[in-house]
Amino acid sequence: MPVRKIIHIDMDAFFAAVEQRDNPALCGQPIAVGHAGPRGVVATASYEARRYGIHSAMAAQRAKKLCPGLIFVPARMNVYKHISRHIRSIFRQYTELVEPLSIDEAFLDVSHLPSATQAAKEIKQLIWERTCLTASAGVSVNKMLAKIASDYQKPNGLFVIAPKNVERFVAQLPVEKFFGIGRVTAEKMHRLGIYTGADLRQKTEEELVRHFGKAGHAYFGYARGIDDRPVEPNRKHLSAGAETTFAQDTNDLPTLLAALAQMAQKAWQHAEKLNLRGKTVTLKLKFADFKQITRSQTFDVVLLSETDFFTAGKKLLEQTDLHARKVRLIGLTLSNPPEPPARDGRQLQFDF
Ligand code: TTP
Ligand code: MG
Repeated sequence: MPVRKIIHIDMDAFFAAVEQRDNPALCGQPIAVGHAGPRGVVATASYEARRYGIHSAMAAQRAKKLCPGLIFVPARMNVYKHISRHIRSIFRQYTELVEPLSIDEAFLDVSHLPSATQAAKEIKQLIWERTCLTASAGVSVNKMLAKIASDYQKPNGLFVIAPKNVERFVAQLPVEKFFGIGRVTAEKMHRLGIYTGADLRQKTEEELVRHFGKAGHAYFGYARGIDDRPVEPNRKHLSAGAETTFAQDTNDLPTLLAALAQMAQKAWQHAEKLNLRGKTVTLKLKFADFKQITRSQTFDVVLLSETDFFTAGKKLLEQTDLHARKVRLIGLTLSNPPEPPARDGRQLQFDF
């Protein structure tokens, strides 16, 4: 497999940062998002509160004991969800291969870009400009390392584990920092004398499987910085399309075809930029009465050129009865990438 470029992005103290952003009186204060009542739980705490040892999932009563001045703020899930959608739309400006892990974090496969580090910088900057919130980013060759990297310099961090540094980085890493090795497993490893990646690497695959079952195979890979899991996006977003509304409704075929050609070009360029391939072409038409139809065709193999893409759209248009009605809007979309998502033979650069 060629070297991949994976980014992991994670917002800093997400719910708490949003509350501090929207209420200046909370800035610089130890705050917890959640209910203060006897059964209340901390969803997250500001970095000021974390200094007292307060963390997510802690009972509110215990948190108050640790920090009597702690300010509790009720959660506003609709606000957080809105921001979450916004940052995902930023990610999708860079790649269609976005795998959200939770409300505030995601993996991005940007193997097609010249520099993943540059992309991560830009994404952090865009998030800041558009939301006034900070995120931490990790850049590396796989999900495990990208996730570890984003955590490495939190908050507002950017940490890169380039291919040439993977071995050295993994060797010194305490096992509890590996993504996928929880507290219980880490303790078991400690009992076996395994404290770092270098220790883990001393063990044979058989030994690891004997002690940890199936997960042993993954740990054997982790010790070598190997993690082949693909970034698995929400497939409904895997498309590139373009549409346009006519200044005047029309059913003149040459006019429609000229617009369709333009939309094919725009959508194709967008798909290329995202390294997206697709087997399905969808034509969308909205008529003067605002009624809308879509017509699509799925091929056995991915569309190979803009010309093929346009030709498929043209056929769909010609099969549509336009005599009685005029068109207000026309659009063309490419979707349905092959499994696994396209990673073509383009030369991958080693620039991170
Ligand atoms: P996290 O990314 O785990 O935490 P965080 O963003 O608050 O802080 P960090 O800087 O360490 O990334 O979780 C994101 C949000 O999800 C968090 O702000 C609140 C919510 N959450 C809960 O409601 N309960 C939980 O147990 C956790 C872990 C998170
Ligand atoms: Mg976070």
